[in-house]
Amino acid sequence: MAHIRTKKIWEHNAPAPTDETAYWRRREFLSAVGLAGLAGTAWGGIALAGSSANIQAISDPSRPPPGNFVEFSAWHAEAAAQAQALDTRDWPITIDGLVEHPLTLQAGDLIAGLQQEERSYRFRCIEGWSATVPWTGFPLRALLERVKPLSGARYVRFESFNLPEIAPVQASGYYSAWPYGETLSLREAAHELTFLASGVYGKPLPTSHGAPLRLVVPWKYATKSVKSITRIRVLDTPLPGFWETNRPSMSDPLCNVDPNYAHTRIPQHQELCIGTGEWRETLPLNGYAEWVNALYV
Ligand SMILES: Nc1nc2c(c(=O)[nH]1)N[C@H]1C(S)=C(S)[C@@H](COP(=O)(O)O)O[C@H]1N2
Ligand SMILES: [Mo]
Repeated sequence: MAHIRTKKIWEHNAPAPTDETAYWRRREFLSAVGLAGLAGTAWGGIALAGSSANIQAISDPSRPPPGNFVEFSAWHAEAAAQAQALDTRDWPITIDGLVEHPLTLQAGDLIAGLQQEERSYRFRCIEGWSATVPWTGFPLRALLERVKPLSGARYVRFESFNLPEIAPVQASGYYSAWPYGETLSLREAAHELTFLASGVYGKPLPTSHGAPLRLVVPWKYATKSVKSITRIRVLDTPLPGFWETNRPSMSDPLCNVDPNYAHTRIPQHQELCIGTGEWRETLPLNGYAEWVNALYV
């Protein structure tokens, strides 16, 4: 069947955005799933049930789940509260490396200089939850066009902040290789879907979600979507990602969403939808295969 070419590629098969209240209360929602266990319970009138393996993996209280905002805490709820300490008013962002026009600008000025768009994307964490998130921001490609990668450029590296004075886990030495950084190939970075977000649900990003500017790569596990970026480096060789260094068994370095990926603890074939409580089959490349497959052939 022919596709409707007038649609933007991210509008195809896009599920409705996650209920906003449920999105902001994700941690409560996920702990309700933990309480649900096998018997099932309700959260805001939603009955929760799912495969026991997934529920146990998501909610196992003896293991701090990786992710979300590990600079602040390995525990999600604490991390969100502690991220309030991030002061993003003075937040220079540098784009440098193998580019013709390196630049350093205050985040607000960088964002104001680029055409803003709103895009709803599926967002899938390797821990097994997913949401459809309406982001505001601009395609990374627009920024790359401004700085102009040089001919030797092959990779783009995204780095968060290093502020041990306000981020307890950075001070603790629990993880290594700060700042939190992830690398994309230049082709992945320049793909039409790759996005830099400064807002969500029509509001400025809260610090807990990566203010003032965070990456969003919808076909990859959310680990790649680096929050609170301070530097973007265009490189000729890749640098290992934060989880590649700290939890090499957690996923492969590409971090492409893969229902068949043999994660050591968390089955990847299904995902819990924040808000509806539905367990949905996880799609290869998070439902974006048709548009990004060409990057991997
Ligand atoms: N700097 C930084 N960025 C990060 C993380 C992090 O710990 N630190 N966690 C990642 C993971 S594992 C997830 S699931 C998403 C969560 O983004 P959200 O809280 O806005 O939904 O952020 C990603 N970006
Ligand atoms: Mo995650």
